[in-house]
Amino acid sequence: MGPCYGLNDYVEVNTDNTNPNNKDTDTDGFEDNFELTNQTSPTSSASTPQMGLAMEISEYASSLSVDITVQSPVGGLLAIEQSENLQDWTSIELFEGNGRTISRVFPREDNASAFYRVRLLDQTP
Ligand SMILES: [Ca+2]
Ligand SMILES: [Ca+2]
Repeated sequence: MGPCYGLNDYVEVNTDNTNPNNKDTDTDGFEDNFELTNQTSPTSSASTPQMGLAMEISEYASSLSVDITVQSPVGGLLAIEQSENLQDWTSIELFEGNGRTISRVFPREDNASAFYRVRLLDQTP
């Protein structure tokens, strides 16, 4: 018996053809359990849960804002993070994936450049 990562070994070997000793059989960064929940293939790295991100800058009454839209996977904990230098990142919002699109508007008080990213912090389905 190898280490247990949450999927039953018998099911892994006989049904899903995943590797019970590796929680990410196809090494695409998404754990087997998380892929099955999202109905993607845990044995194909070409098949990954949706994690779409779109950003748009809008201006209203000379105030800038960043509109961020995330196509979230099913389950998992995600963070929208902001940086001014691509090195130090600050989490500005945490949310749980629910398979839906979420939209958020973050006002930009100044004209300094800023970078945004969405990160999957936890893959618990
Ligand atoms: Ca995977
Ligand atoms: Ca996969």
